[in-house]
Amino acid sequence: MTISSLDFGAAPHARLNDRADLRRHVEEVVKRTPVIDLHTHLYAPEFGALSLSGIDELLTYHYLVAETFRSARISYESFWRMSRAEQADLVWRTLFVENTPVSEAARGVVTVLDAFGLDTAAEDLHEAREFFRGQNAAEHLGRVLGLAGVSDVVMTNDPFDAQEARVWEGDGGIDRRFRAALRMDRLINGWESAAAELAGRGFGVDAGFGGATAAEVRRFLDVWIERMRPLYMAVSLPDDFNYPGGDARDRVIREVVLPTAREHSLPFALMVGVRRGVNPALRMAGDGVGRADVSAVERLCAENADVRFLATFLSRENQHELCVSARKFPNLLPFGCWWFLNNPSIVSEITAERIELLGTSFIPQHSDARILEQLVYKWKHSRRSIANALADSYERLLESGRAVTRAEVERDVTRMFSGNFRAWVGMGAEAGEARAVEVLAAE
Ligand code: HDL
Ligand code: ZN
Repeated sequence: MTISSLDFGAAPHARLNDRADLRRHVEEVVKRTPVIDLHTHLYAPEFGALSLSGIDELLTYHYLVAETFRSARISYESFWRMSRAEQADLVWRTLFVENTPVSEAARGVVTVLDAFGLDTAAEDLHEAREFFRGQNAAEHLGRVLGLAGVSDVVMTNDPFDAQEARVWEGDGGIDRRFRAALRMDRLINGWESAAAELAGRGFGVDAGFGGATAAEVRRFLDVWIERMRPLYMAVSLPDDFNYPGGDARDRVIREVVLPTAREHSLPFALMVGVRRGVNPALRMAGDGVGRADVSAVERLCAENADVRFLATFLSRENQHELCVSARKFPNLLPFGCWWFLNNPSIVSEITAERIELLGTSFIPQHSDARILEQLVYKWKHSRRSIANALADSYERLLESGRAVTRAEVERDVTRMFSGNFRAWVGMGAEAGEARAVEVLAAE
């Protein structure tokens, strides 16, 4: 079953000439169209403890940890000595009881609690802990994916992570709703230690790139591509990323990653503009943002016209430039409102300028979820902003003399929510899509 064959209760080819009617149809289609979540830090159930869920994990999300330190009077050392539950209690008291949870990450937890019928203004976490503790994991996963309208979850998979590798090296498969992405940060951004690690595993690699180093690193990637069957390769890059860069990163990209992308027909996702460890005392919450040079990505696209690139930038100041670059290079597919951009005010702005410059030839969002239930809020909040931006564009089209039909709205949203990604990575229509829609239709 494809999304366009679903009956949303309207004449699919009637022109939507009434503004209020038009907006209602757009909101309904955006709310119910399943999405492929192309970048998350979630794990399939088979990964055990790596798969995070529940209220204590939700409240100790690094976004909320950073916000808590702004309002709680506690030292870094005292906080990090606390148990997960003690940290969650402090976050709840600080951001949700003593203050109003109006930040995007805090409001997200409220959206999740509300979705499960839990008290969103409780004094403590007793009820929430009881609820999540009592859930059947398999049923809960299906319910979350249905509420979020997510048909497929793309993970972030690191071949250097020992805990994760043990699962991949096992002979069991993984839940078909979860797909892999081969994350290359340690190889591309930490070449010296990656080279030592690979040499230690018996690959003929040396940090000076001598001998058969490039071929041996490609052999390492071939092994993991065979194991993970990733949909794409990805790397996060600093705000000062340059290409050509004349450094080890440049050699790894040119001599290893790009030839591997060609050989396996795998897109390469560039996530640019992160400044790691701005405040190390905050640990995972300590990264910052910097405006990057979009022309570096343009040169990569120009020099490798046969490679498909996905790109997202972390700085709001880079978004318009990325849209213009994507107009110049058909092998560049912008995606998502990443991390510090995933706020309604900015998602609305970015989506509007992407529609104006790229039509529907982009991917509006990914969740970046780290904890399962975040899918519920990240997609509910994003769908609202995306629907408003899309309805505005259809209204302007109406003013120009062209009304859209319901079928056209469904076609456009399906293209942005899954079609563009499926085409980019060569992914067929999966059963997961129908499953998500069934649950949502029941809502
Ligand atoms: O590098 C990344 O993929 C980022 O998304 C980081 O994981 C970041 O910590 C994050 O969770 N952002 O939402
Ligand atoms: Zn991420």
